Amino acid sequence: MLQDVLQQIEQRNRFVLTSHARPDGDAIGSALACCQVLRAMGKQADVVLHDGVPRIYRTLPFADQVLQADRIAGNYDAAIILECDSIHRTRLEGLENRFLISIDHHVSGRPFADVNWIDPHAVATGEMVFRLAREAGTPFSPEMATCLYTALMTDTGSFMFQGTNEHTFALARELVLAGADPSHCARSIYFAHSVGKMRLLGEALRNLNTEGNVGWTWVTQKQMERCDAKEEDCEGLVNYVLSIGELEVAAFFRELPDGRLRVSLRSKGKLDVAQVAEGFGGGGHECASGCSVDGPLLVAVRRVLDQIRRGPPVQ
Ligand SMILES: [Mn+2]
Repeated sequence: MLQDVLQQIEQRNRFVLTSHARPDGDAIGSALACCQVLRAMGKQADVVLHDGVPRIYRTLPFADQVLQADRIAGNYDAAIILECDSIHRTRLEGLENRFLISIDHHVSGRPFADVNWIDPHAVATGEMVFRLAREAGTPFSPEMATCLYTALMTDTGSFMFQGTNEHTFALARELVLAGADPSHCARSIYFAHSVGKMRLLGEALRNLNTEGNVGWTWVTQKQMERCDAKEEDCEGLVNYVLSIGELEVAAFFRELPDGRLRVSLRSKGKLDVAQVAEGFGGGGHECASGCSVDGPLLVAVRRVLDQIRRGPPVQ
């Protein structure tokens, strides 16, 4: 619960903050904002991420202070893990024996930490960080607002995904009043692609397949090399598949160097893709989830499509 989290923070001084590997806007935005909240409370705080900050998020306030590492070393009184349902998903070593605080909004969020604050009703982890800041009574800066607005904007699909409601807009209003600039935040994310990403999108669209109301595509390691695209350039490509009118579910497969496939799943709301991902050891939300599946590609595609067809509808 929020009060427990705040109480545990107040009793400690040095914090390390982290989130899941391949961080998205909510992971980055909520970690950066939470770090600022802690510092405003007079605490020492560092953000450490296994993969560092993806290019499109590097203009966020204090993004340049994020440490990229494989393990957490150093004297911290607690680790705060945001928007992440396990130690494993951080891909960081050195967390096991620390005091852990989990702040997450995923339905699949498991209580793995010493203190767990999981609220599936929050549209973004950033919303929870906002509540933490308010409860702590810290002054709310334009930099915090910018990080949290970006978390909110990206996790709601620019206020389009299911779950977006009047509270989402009330929060957005608070953040804009506190100094977040919506067009600036949007421009940094949606009008900041690399040439490699757009070339890779072309490859992905050439591989497009549909069957009934399910669409899927993939990119191979070779295609990524040919396009000079990075792993982070695959982010969001699945949404182009979902943008097809008659589709309810979209899947995007990225070949990993070891031959496994990283799968991103999106739903327009009729089918719960969190459960599909969980069937393969992954997780996420009803409308956006991910998992990894063994190759080869065509076998992986078939297994995931079968699971989608068997998948339970959203209640
Ligand atoms: Mn999130």
